[in-house]
Amino acid sequence: MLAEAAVPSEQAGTLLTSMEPSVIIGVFLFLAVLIGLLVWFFLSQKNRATKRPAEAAPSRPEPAREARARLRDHALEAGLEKTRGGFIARLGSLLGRKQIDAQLLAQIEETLLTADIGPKTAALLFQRIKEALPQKELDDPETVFRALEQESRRLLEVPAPPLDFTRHRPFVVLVVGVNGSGKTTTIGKLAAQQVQLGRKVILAAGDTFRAAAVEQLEEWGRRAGAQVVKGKEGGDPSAVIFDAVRRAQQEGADVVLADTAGRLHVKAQLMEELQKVRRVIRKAEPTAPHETWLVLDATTGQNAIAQAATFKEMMEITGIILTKLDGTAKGGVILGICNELQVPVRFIGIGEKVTDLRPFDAAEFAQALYAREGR
Ligand SMILES: Nc1nc2c(ncn2[C@@H]2O[C@H](COP(=O)(O)OP(=O)(O)O)[C@@H](O)[C@H]2O)c(=O)[nH]1
Ligand SMILES: [Mg+2]
Repeated sequence: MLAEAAVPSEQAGTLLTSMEPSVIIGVFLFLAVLIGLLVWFFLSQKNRATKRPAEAAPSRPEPAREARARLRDHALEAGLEKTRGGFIARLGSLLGRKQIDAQLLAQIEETLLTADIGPKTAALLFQRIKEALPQKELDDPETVFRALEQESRRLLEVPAPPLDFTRHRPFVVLVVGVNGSGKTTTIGKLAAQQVQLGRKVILAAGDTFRAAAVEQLEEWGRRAGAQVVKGKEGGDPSAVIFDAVRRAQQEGADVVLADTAGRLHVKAQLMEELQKVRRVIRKAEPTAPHETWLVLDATTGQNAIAQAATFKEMMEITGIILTKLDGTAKGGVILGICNELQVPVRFIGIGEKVTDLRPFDAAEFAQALYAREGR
């Protein structure tokens, strides 16, 4: 057929008229389908080549995420053991009964209200459970327990762009929080993790009030393999952090992690100082700080929610790091923080080792929080 189509046009004309109309239509249809397929193949190849990974990403993660969520994270479960032993265990034993009735529902409500998740979040969680469950399913305690897990997960899923330390070079992170919340330790762990990823890290010793604070950061710097920029004791924290950002620019460092002081008894001064730090950093790098993370100590329970509200009022906080979850039954506070502040939790601390600082994942966290023995 194709060979026939290649004969000179005059002959082709007579050839066409001598052909059956159905054969001609068949040939045209065949050619049309062939051309269509070629165009489709060409366009799909072009699309694949030009689509940036960031655009292609949203369609991919779901299955991987589900698969990961199905694997039990034993380290995380161990880290949350105390919190699970608190209000979650009480809910579990209430829901261990065969039948759910109005009295039991009232006990669930009370348990949520007395947990360290804050009254607003407790009321919301209880409301959602009641709404989510058709009456007949209230007969099944396991369904209610799983619904609590699902609703907790939803509360923890604060929308936020994925964290990307390579978004800018140097990527400047300002770490704030009250004394003892775990800032310096968290910076040390983060530095070690970033160095392990092959990045050059500079630490800024912005807590200039105590010589011990600088020494602690220097020790972490030595262990992690990160440079530490420090100033004089009692000096201006802004100047130290400014120098660290400049050094990072000159030396092509990838990440700057800036420590700060957190004296709680002079709240107004502290906030003023931190705002100055942010202004001065901008003089060295107009787009910095790229992240401002508030470190909160989970053992302080609902106090952490109040602290977060104060900081958020005074400055832009782009992420929360909740530490010491391993040492407290008050870890439910994370639900209150996410719900009331709508700031994403970026990392959680579940111990003192470098690997105990973990990226936060709402699904994994909810699963570990509501894990039950033998399931
Ligand atoms: N168990 C436990 N202890 C932690 C965690 N994070 C920090 N710490 C401890 O909390 C204490 C105060 O930490 P530090 O980093 O000095 O707090 P900063 O004053 O905010 O810099 C130290 O003894 C840390 O070892 C954690 O996730 N789990
Ligand atoms: Mg410190």
